[in-house]
Amino acid sequence: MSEKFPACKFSTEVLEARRAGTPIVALESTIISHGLPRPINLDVAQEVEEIVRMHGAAPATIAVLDGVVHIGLSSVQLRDIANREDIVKASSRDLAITVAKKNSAATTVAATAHLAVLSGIHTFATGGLGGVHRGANQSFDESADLTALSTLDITVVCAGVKSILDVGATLERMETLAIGLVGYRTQSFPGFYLTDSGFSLEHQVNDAKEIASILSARRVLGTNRSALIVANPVLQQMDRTLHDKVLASGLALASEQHIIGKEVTPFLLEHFHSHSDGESLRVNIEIIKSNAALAADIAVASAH
Ligand code: PSU
Ligand code: MN
Repeated sequence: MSEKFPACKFSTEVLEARRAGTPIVALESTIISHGLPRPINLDVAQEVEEIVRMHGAAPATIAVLDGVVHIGLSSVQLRDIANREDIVKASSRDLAITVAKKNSAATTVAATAHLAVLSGIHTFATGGLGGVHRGANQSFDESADLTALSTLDITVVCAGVKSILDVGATLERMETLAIGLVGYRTQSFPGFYLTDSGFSLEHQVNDAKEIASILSARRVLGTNRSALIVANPVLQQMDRTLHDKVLASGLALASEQHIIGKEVTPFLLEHFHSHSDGESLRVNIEIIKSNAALAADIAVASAH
């Protein structure tokens, strides 16, 4: 993506990293605006960027502000994403409309990955991917994250998919869509708040160098047209009984209140945060930090 394109701006830090050949890690913004409560969302966003720097890479938090796509945010822009009331959640399909209307939006995994690849960034850290929702055989609710990742050459570090989803169906869809999947130091697919979703993985990797060698093999074999997911489990998971209880009440409430479309995921995440006495928030924050560190290590390892 050209810097000349008026709808796109790179942060000074990203431009500098490009000049110096420093690896860059893309970071998602929906997690800041819609995934975490204020005011802690801003602290977390800043800390996550700092972790990426400490691991030798440059952070590029991606978002749209007043019709301009930003690859990397200044501290003022990061604050805007965390606090402004007019920030909506944008998936890939919303990007052009948001830009043309000069609106502002935080980008989902799908939209962030799209913009990252467009600007030459191929490593991305997030919390949990979107996937197939429970009851999708009726509602058809499947996140655009999956279809986007089936067409993008990007490595996404995440803690699996949220346990609010139909994990088994999501894994099947990932297989259909040829999205690569490895577990980081685990044989179990993580369930976001939980270290183990109950589904096992075929492939385990144990360090960033091993992931870098998979990435070069993907390029040689031409299987880099879809994403590679690195599933990194949280170390200290949420209490499982509490998790199951809050999940059940959240799903019941969502159905009772007819929550649909893009509201479903933020609704359930918020329900977790307000009904788990800080537990889901603690785990969510730990997840993003640890994924940012691993993504930076991967970006550094694959730069060599
Ligand atoms: N994971 C989190 N917090 C979030 C999300 C994921 O820990 O806020 C967001 C991501 O932006 C992801 C989106 O792309 O939820 C998926 O939404 P949907 O299910 O509507 O596609
Ligand atoms: Mn959906």
